[in-house]
Amino acid sequence: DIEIPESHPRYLSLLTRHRIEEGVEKGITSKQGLIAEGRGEAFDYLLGEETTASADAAERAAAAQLLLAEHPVLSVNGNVAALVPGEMVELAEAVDADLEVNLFNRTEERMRAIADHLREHGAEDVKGLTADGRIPNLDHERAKVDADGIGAADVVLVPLEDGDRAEALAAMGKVEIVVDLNPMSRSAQSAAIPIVDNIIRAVPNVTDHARDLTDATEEEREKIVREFDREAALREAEDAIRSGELD
Ligand code: PTJ
Repeated sequence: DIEIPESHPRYLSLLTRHRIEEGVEKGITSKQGLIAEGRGEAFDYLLGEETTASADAAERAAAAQLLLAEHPVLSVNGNVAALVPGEMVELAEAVDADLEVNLFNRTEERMRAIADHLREHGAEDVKGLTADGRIPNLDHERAKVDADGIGAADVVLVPLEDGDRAEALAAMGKVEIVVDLNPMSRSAQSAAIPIVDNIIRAVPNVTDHARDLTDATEEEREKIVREFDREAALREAEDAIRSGELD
């Protein structure tokens, strides 16, 4: 294991890289996941490597939306499993959601490795391995979901999703919450609630908001979702990137 001093100016990005590298070594993360990580890091650098006020508002709306859902599902891929396994388990508990492994490059080995990894981090039931449901209009492997998981979900959290899948899920009528550092990506653009933030900061913050909203009424939760403005959130993220003061 490597030691990264917390005082290092790029502490979080070095930690993130290290987790992704370990994910590849353990057979959890794909090699393409390394490239995705690099792309994410570049956007995070331009955003100042912090949760903007607008991302925080999106994270609060996501928490309210997940709490309002009948059947929320949190999707987990190879990058998410490497970066925030315990945090995804905690969020699932806080909003009473299912966890489902869903891969862009699906292999049975990686499906199983990720499900095991989530269980090691406290998950009880992990969906995705049954694969008896399909997302319409996607090629065979990428269309696979569990019929009683994402197939039956009304609200889905899809972090670091590829654009085709994000669009196809939205077309199925799912309320989609996306976490993606690129506000111009098709995933962010097709989301009801786009969260433009690093998954490492976003997931624990959604959980904090969910805990804060535990005693809120249905009306209060609905008001938070209604008042969230996705167009403004995407615009503000892009503005932050364009006008960023870099250190
Ligand atoms: O494990 P698999 O097979 O499901 O594959 C997962 C990846 C992420 C490799 C796959 O879905 C993929 O290739 O995704 P893309 O098209 O590279 O998109 C990933 C998006 O996530 C990009 O827009 C990145 O900017 C963004 N991103 C990368 N790292 C982070 C991130 N967003 C938030 N937090 C991050 N740490």
